[in-house]
Amino acid sequence: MRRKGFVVVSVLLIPVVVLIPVLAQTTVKGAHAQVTYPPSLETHARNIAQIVDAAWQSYADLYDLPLPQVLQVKITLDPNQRLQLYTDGKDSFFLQLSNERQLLPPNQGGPHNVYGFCHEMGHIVFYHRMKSTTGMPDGIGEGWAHYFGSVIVSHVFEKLGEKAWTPPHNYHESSGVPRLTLQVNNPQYLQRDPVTRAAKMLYDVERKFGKKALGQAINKTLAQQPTGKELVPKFVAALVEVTGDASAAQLVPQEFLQSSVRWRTQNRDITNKDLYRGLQTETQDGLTRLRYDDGVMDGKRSMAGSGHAVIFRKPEGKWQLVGVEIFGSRYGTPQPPQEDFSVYLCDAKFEVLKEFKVPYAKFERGPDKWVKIELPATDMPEFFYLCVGFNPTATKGIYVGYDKNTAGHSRMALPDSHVTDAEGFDWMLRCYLKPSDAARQRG
Ligand SMILES: [Ca+2]
Ligand SMILES: [Zn+2]
Repeated sequence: MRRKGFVVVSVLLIPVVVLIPVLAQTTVKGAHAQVTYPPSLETHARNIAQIVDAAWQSYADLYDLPLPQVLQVKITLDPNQRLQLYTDGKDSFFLQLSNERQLLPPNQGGPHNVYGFCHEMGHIVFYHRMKSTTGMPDGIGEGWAHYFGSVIVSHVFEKLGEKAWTPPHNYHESSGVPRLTLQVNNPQYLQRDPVTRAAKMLYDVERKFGKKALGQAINKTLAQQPTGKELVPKFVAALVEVTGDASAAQLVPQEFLQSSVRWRTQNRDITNKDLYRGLQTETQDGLTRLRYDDGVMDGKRSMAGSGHAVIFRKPEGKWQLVGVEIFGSRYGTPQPPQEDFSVYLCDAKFEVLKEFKVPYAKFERGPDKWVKIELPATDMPEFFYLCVGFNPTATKGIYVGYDKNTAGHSRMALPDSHVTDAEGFDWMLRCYLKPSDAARQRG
C-alpha cells in the first residue's frame, strides 16, 4: 500500500516539475519592447527590453527609419533546441537558447547577442514594409541587416554603455562599427561573401552622402512596398533622386540589380521530353487532366519561404490551362486568413507568365482532400511549371500532399527566388486543360 501511494505521488509530481519551466513565461515591457522570458532569465530580459528600446530610438534618430510601435521578443530556454535568433519579419523576434552560457559576451565565447537584436530589427525595418521578399538578391537581406545592426549597436553603446548587458562588456568594440569596418575593408571577405559586399554598399553610400540621405533613400524605396526583386533597383533610383547625383548609382554593384534564381536541380532544362515519363493524360469532368500521382498520399509538407512546383508538358495541339487541383489541407486558426495565395504559371525558364490570386479559404482545416481551383483560360507553352506559393507561417499555411510512387517532376520553388529538386516524390498537384477555342480567341 505504501509503495502504491508512493508511486501515485511521483506520477503526480513529475508532470508538475516538467511543466513549470515550459509554461511559466513572464513579460517585461519597455517603451517599445515586450519581452517574454522564462523566470530564470529575468536580468537578461530586462537588459534586452532596454536595448531594444534604445535601438528602436536609434533607428528613428539616425536614419528616420520607423519600426512597429511594439516589438515582441520571445526568449525560450530548452536544452533540446539549438541556439537561434530569428524574426518573423513583422514585429517579433525569437531568441532560442539551449543553455545560459549562450548569454555570455563574445569575448567569453558567447554569441554577439546585443548586436543580434539590433540586426533582427534591421530585418524588420525592411521586411515589415515590403510586399514580399521574393526575388531578393543573394546577400542583400543579411548584408543590410548586418550594416544597420553594426551601426545601431555602436549607437546603443554610446547611450547605454557597457552595463547594458550582464556581464558588462564593450559590445561596440566586439560587434559594432569597428568590426564592420574591418570586414568591409577586407578583400578576402569581399571576394567570397555577397553579405559583406551588400553591407559595403550601404557603408559606401553613408560615407559619401551621410546617414540622412541613406535613410531618406530607404524610406522612399519602402514607401513603394517593393518585392525582393524590386528592392535594390528602386533603392538606386531613390538614392539618385535624394542625392541629386547620378553617379550614386555606381556605389551599387551590378550583381544586386538582377534577382538571381538559385538553381539546385538536376534538370534546369525542362524541354527534354524524357523528363515527362509517367505523365498521365486523361479525361475528367469534360476536361483534359494531367497528373503524375497515384491518388494515394504518402506524406505532406508546408514550407516557409518556398512553394510547391511541378513541371508539365502539354499534349499535341492547342490547349489552355483552366484549373489546378491540389491534395492538401489548411492549418492554423479556425477562420481562414483573409488573404490570397498565388498560383504561378511559369515558362520553361521558370519566368512567370501569369500569377493567379486565390483565396486561402479555398482550403479547409481537417482531413486532406482534393481542392480544385478554376483559373481563367490561359495559353501556355509546351513545357511549363505550375507553382503554388502559400506564404506559410507557424500559424497559417497549407499542407500539400506528396506521392512517393512517382518522382522527378517536382520542385520546392518560388519565382525569382529558387528552384530545388523535391527528391523522391512528386507533389499531388494536377492540372486541367481544354482545347483552345480559336474562334473565341479571334473574337
Ligand atoms: Ca502513393
Ligand atoms: Zn539576419
